[in-house]
Amino acid sequence: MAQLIDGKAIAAEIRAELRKEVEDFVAAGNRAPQLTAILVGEDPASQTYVSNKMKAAAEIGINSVTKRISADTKEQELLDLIHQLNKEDTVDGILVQLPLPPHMHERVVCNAVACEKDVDGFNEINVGRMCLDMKSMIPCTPLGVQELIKRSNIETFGKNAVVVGRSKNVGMPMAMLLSSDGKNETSAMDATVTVCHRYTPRSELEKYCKLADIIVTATGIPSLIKSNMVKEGACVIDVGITRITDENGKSKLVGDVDFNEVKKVAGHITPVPGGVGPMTVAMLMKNTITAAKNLAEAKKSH
Ligand code: BQF
Repeated sequence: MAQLIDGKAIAAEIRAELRKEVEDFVAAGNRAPQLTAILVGEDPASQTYVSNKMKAAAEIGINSVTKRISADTKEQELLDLIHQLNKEDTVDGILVQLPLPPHMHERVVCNAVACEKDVDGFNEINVGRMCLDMKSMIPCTPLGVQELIKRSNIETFGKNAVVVGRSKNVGMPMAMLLSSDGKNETSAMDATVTVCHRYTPRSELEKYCKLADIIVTATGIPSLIKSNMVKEGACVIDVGITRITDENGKSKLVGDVDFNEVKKVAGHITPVPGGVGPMTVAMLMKNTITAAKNLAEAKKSH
């Protein structure tokens, strides 16, 4: 039976550490870190996510602000707001909650956020730096998965990892982190990485997964990962999050993994909810503190 990786508990532990870090930062004469979230429109999931982030910030001692703008706002107006926040001295972190309404260009909007305040790590300069194993803001979900793996003492050096899903915000950066080289500026994972995606034939997906010591899946396809695809003792990290109606007509969240079957063969497994999700939020707090520290340092040297 697999050992459960309790993301909810690990995230709570990290938030307690971060709270202490903010206390020390403020005791040293700095103002509290500040995070501004921009929420465009009224997507219910997005509203929940932003509220999770604001709640975590409050717990840690990070000041937070949510700027709500309507779904029919012109893209230029959103860009103007971002530019204004970029210049604002009291703002350390800026995030634009995704997805955006269809008339907006995600790439243009993400690039508008100043690199040093880009706590989601979605600006193309931060993406490029991450791909080069240089210091950068790393997207919160892959960073959270990395931290879960580290804190669960799972070996990645020289191991086989499969990432299922190649999204720009999760799958791609996850693959980069798993293959990262410890000789550079980032923390090493040094795994051998295979990326599977929508055009990977089912039979190939099964073969690659079966060889993996670590599977990270982020597709939003419930029960994609079955027990016959998992090597005995492998570590299975489920980033999927899909709202379904169960057999009793109740709404609930499920991941990509057939949890009840896979837990019988895996060595470690994350649940949904309570696995990667809370870690994503905790890593956003970590990035916000890093941004505040870097900005405070830059101000001193001026
Ligand atoms: C949990 C996200 C898809 C697209 C955009 C805790 C969150 C989720 C689940 C959360 C997510 C997912 C976030 C749980 C933020 C993670 O207990 O399992 C927290 O708030 N998330 C987001 O901001 O944008 C997304 C998923």
